[in-house]
Order: sequence, then C-alpha cells, then structure tokens
Amino acid sequence: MKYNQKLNQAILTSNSLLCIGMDPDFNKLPMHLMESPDPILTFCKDIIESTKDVAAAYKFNIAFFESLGEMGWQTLRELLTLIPPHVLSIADAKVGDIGNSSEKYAETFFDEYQFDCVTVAPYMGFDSIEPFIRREDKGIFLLALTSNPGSADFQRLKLENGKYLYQEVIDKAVSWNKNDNIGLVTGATQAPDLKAIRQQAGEMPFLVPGIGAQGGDLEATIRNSVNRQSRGALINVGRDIIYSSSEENYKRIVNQKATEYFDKINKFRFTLSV
Ligand code: OMP
Repeated sequence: MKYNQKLNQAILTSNSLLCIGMDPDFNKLPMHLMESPDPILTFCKDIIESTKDVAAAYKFNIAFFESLGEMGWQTLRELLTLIPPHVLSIADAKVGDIGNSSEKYAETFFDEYQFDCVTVAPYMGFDSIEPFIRREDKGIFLLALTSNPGSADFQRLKLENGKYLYQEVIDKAVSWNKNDNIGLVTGATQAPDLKAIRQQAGEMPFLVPGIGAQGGDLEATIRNSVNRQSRGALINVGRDIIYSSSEENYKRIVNQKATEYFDKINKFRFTLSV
C-alpha cells in the first residue's frame, strides 16, 4: 500500500488525529511498576493498551529507547507488534546524513524495524532525504517549524529571496513530493503560523507536537493545521497523556486523558470556529 493511503486510512479508520508520544522515562514511571521485571516495557504496553482505541498513530522517540542500551531496541521491536495494523508507526529519530549513510538509516527504520515513517532533518539537503522518500510505501516528516524555543535560531532566518528558512524548506518539500510521502513537522507552539504553513504546503500531512507539556493551544492548532478534508494532521501528545497518573489504576486515567484529547480534537476539526 502507498504511504499516503496508509496515513489516510489510519486517520479514517480510527476517526482520530491523535498521535501518542512514546517517550518512556524511567524516572517518571508509576512507582508500583518498579516491582515489574521490565518496568519500561510494562509501562509502554499499558500505554498502548489504554490508548489504542483513540490513536491514529504512535510516535516512538528513539532517544528514549536508545538510552536503555540493547534492551531499548528489543523493547521497541516488541512494542511495534502491539500497534494495531491500521495505525501509523513513526520513528522519531530526526535523521539525515550523506546519501550513503541515510540509506542505512532508511534500512534500519523501514526494513529492520518496519516503521511506516521517520522524522528527518532537512539541513543536509536532497541527497540526505532521497533514500527515505524513494520508496512509495514509506514516508517522512521533515522538520519545518519546530516547537522548541531554539527553533528561531535558524528556522526564522530571513533569506535573500525574502522567505524564512523554514518556508524555503516547505517549498523544497512540496517540489520533492513526487511519491506523495513527505509531511512536515510543525510545532503547536507556533499555532498562529500554522495557517500560512497550511496554505503554502497544500494537502501535505503535518506532524504537530507541542500540545500539553509544551503549552501549545489545541484549538488554534487544529483549526489552523487541518487540510480541506479536516484531516492531514497528526497531533502528538506525549507527557500530558502518558504521565497523567502515577496511581496503580493509571491505565484508566491514561485512557480518560487520551479520550478527552480525541474528543476535543474531533470537536475542533469538525466544527467551525465561533
Ligand atoms: P511532549 O512535549 O511530551 O508532548 O513530547 C513532544 C515530542 O515531540 C518529543 O518526543 C519531542 O522530541 C518531539 N518534538 C517536539 O517536541 N517538537 C518538535 O518540533 C518536533 C518534535 C518531533 O519531531 O517529534
């Protein structure tokens, strides 16, 4: 199946734009999990179990798994088998190297771990991206305007042609998108700019982190980032959902929190602003 079809199917089948951010941090786990033989694995399994009915995608931030050493990669492999088949799996690795090396990153995430897509940094240009977008069944989210305070350091630099650097990245992404498998990372903390980015990017999918712990405005983010079909954006929420409780019954609270986001996101995308 082509990547874009898979992405659309994930959104339509789940009737959701919610992407669960899998950033498991040992120091933030509910205390009772310390009795489990593998607290991180148990936690992540519980999170998937408690959110899979309302999730369109799971984004695994690779740093949180790599930092666990060998076990992290094993954990990742096991968790990927638990993602429902219609749901999108995103490797958040922010890769992008000379073409020869990007080939290996593409093999790692697409073939060895069978992720549907990966986050990619645009800085090294087309040959660093081409190995990821060559395949029609896999895709990327290219960093455009990120959610963090430092995003302004480079992304908002004005070029000689009058555009901001992130706008140039978007124009390039549109022109490289022959296989319909490029999306953009656009931070929810940049909500006022998302409207113009949507206009510039056409129907391209967005991955939008920055809701919850980073304080992005959910309503403005949804209204400004969805495409003409009220789809085309995956709204990532990590800490605000996965650490919403440290009690023994945390799975129920996590499910409630994820369902609240699911409901609010659908309300905002399907109703006109007042
Ligand atoms: P929470 O702030 O806990 O919801 O997590 C946000 C997740 O999105 C983390 O995994 C970040 O690394 C990632 N992220 C951003 O926060 N901002 C960005 O601009 C881009 C990303 C990303 O590419 O996923």
